[in-house]
Amino acid sequence: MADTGRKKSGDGTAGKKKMSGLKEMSGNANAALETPDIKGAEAKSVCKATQKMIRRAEELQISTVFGRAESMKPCPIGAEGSCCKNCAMGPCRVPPSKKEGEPAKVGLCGASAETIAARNFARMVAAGSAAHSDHGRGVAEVFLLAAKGEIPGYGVKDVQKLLQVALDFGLDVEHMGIKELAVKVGEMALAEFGRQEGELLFARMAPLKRQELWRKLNLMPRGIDREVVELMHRTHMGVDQDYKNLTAQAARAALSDGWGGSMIATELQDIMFGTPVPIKGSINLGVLKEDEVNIIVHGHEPLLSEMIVVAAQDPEMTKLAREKGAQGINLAGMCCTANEILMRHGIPIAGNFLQQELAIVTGVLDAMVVDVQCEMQSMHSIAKCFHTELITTSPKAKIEGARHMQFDEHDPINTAKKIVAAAIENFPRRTGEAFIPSDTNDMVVGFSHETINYLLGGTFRSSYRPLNDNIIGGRIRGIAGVVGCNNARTVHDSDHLVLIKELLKNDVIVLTTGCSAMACGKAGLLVPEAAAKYCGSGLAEVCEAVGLPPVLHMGSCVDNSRILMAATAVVKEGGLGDDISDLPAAGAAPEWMSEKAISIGHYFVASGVYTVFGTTFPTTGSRIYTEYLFKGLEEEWGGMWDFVADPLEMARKMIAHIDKKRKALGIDKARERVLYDMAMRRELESA
Ligand code: BF8
Repeated sequence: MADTGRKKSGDGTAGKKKMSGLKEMSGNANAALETPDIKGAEAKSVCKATQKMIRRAEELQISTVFGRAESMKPCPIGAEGSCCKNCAMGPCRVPPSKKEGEPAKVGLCGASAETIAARNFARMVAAGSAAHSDHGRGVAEVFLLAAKGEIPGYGVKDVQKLLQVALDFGLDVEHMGIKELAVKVGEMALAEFGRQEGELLFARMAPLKRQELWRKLNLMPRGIDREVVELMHRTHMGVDQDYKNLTAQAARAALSDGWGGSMIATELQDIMFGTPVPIKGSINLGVLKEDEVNIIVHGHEPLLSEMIVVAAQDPEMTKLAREKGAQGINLAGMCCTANEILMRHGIPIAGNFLQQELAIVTGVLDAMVVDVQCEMQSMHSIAKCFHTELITTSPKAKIEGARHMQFDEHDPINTAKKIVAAAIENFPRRTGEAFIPSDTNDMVVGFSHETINYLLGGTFRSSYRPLNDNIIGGRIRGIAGVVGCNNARTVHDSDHLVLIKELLKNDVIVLTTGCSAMACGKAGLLVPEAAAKYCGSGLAEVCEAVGLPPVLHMGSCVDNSRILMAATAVVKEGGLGDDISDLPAAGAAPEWMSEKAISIGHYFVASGVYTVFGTTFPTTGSRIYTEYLFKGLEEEWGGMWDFVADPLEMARKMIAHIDKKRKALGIDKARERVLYDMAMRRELESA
């Protein structure tokens, strides 16, 4: 068994310090990170299955991220963005001065705290944008091969969406066949990565006013690779040393993610594998089955997992599984790969980011199949304690000691069958006791922006009109996008749920993706019945009339592009201003941890959205720079960052922002529906 490295556990009652915004920054803005004083499974997660598995791992003396979060404190100087290691004269540490009047520290080269914080922040954006965009590139490459007919089993599943994207790209859809269009769309999408001049094609989908602002401020992204490379250049020692200029280029790189790489991933995946429509699913570790071959696909790219879905249902594979003594093959997902195959096929989800190690601890996982991103290296040492085969599939993401079965993009079904067969072969090697928590929850998912449009539909055509009217009329107070990760420095799933329930209570409809969506699924928020239980009367009335859950699962993290499209559709529908920044809307990532989240946050801010992050914020070492992100940007871009660790306070600030926007639109006085009684009617008639 792996060494635990764990301190003795306590009573599990001590809470974490919570703080928010700029006010508390003068103390220690990352104090929330410095209180490793919570013990006990209940204080580490609000998810019952996770609590049970944390206890199980402790019993077996297996080290997990939850234990390591207690025994290893984050570096406070790094956490607040005050450490510069961009050259070998450093690392230089420039924490904020403790004493009044003390001169501000600078790096050996003279770099100010603002420059250092901005450079560190910008590099996070560059890495996050690169991750999403390289996913998008991988999709575009496979899409092009599929369009040319070179991949058995892959082709155009959603012709309607192909036509829409072709129109968005300015193609002559009337005079081109489907195959020709698909090839052209694939080529044009791929060319977006290496584009040197001009503007990203999808960025022209944004509201016109936003596009004009991007042009005026030089934020309009050119090519995806170009923006990331330029950002890395500018953050090199001795290049861009103006924090505002760095933040602007970070925006260009982030926008090339949201309106570029991520949007390409979403749109082309939809064309190839189908645009999601509402579908039922189930979630949590209880979806694993003791008597079946359990395979989890984990990561982000659905390119291979789409075929693993097919292979796992192949009668030949089922026969092989039975020969090995299993009752069948049980496929489940984890992290964003899970969201992809859930949205399109209803494949159950085993859990979100912080549950990946725990899935192995159940002792019944026959193969953990990973592609790229958010995969913990610790899975390998935990897998060694059981029979689980950890299988890597991407040449970009190998894990030392794991078995590598590379995805052959020319023949995905063959790779998929080999992987499923490997899991089946592994089934008889199970040792020890199975320990599967019984917890699962039902959910309804699959809310692409096209689906929302259709479901809300006017009487004669699909339209966002009913949504806009309900916002204008005040039944829906506003829209919130709550997205992002889990972070072991806060209580697993808790901040997502506290925030979202508070928003619902205040009639704010919630759009969600990523691990946040999974937290909602586990807590029963993704079913229509949640409307009556959690929403204010206005939102509940709308959800009940349409049959929608009050929290709409829109997919994986690259699918945050769907939120951008939905926001744009609301603007274009009319009556709520002429830019995304006019909407009564806000965004949040209360438990973020990845660099991808910072890129997402920055493209939302640059698209005009007030965006709040929780747990910690990576620039607080520089008050000036953080003030610029939190306040200065609103004047320039109409959207700005914020940091609030307490989820209730986060909800309060988001609602205050929504109300501010309602006031600016002149819709702040909610028009309550007046039900006339007979006396009132008579009075009206005689008037
Ligand atoms: O892309 S929400 S922990 S799984 S980074 Fe990772 Fe964060 Fe989860 Fe999906 Ni997104």
